[in-house]
Amino acid sequence: MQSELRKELLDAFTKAGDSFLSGQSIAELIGCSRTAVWKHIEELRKDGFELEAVRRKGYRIIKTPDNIKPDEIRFGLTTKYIGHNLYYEDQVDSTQKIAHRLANEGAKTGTVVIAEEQLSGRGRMERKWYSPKFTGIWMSLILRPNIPLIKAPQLTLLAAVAIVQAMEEMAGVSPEIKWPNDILVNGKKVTGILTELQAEADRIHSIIIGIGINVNQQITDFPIDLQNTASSLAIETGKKISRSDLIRSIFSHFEKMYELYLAEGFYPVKLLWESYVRSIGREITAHTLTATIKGKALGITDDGVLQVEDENGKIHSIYSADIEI
Ligand code: BTX
Repeated sequence: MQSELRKELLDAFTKAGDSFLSGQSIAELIGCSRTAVWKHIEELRKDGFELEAVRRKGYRIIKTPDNIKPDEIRFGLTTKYIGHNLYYEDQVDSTQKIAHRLANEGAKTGTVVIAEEQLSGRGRMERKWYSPKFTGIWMSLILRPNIPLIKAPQLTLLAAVAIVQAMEEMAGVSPEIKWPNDILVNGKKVTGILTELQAEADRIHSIIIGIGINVNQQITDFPIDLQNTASSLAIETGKKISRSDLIRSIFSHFEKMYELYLAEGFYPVKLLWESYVRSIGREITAHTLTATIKGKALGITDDGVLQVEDENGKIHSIYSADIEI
């Protein structure tokens, strides 16, 4: 079905709410025969919509699919460029891998790769990111900002703020950020962010922000070793969340933050980030690649670097680490 036609049909069903739409009124609305209406209804069913059909009354939608196909995401998308180029895959090794390839081939800023399932989803430092089918958002966003290499980690923090805002809006939760890249709901990890670069010594070609969000899993859907630390929005809210609504909301919050960042720098982003962060002001242990540092987390610098004061009063600048609070 052409996407315009489908949009009109779905709009009409949305307006009708619980009432039935007769075959005749659908035919008039989209200008086709009754037989064609039946075909369109069958297509919606194939795409996961559940429709009730009652003789002499017509049709009504009783359940919409939790669909993240490009048509579904673009429907209602208000961004200027984020998410306009969408690559959707059923099953991939990692959306990061595909995004790297597309970035090499010249993909535009705002291009997004999204998949229903990742077989080798990755976290930081070659760790695994568990990405089961149909339940989460596994996506990679390509950006081409004109910023120095050292500022790239700021975009992880920017992404975290945009995701938190979208989660507040779409799931009604109050997430907290754990520096640098975790988003927790009620203390459990619901989201991970992985920022990777394609760059020369002094010039960024592209930044690829990998975002993994547990949306509709139940606790038993997680492997045993993650069940104490991980959670999903559905577990924390007790209701199923529409992944396409959340994705659109992330795109739009991200674009607003990104535009602000390009115009005014990191400072306004930093202020927002600080309002959502959990580890600042607390005693933490930071495990970096080369050392373990214990102390009080003082805050982040204007470049997004964590400052930790140890028991001797020495201040450590930490660029990347795992944090225990
Ligand atoms: P991270 O290194 O901070 O977190 C990885 C750790 O998180 C794992 O070692 C494991 O303990 C835990 N973990 C694994 N899977 C999950 C999960 N689904 N929910 C909660 N905890 C989990 C975080 O790295 C960065 C993750 C980015 C994932 C996105 S998905 C789209 C894109 N493609 C890709 O391959 N990675 C990114």
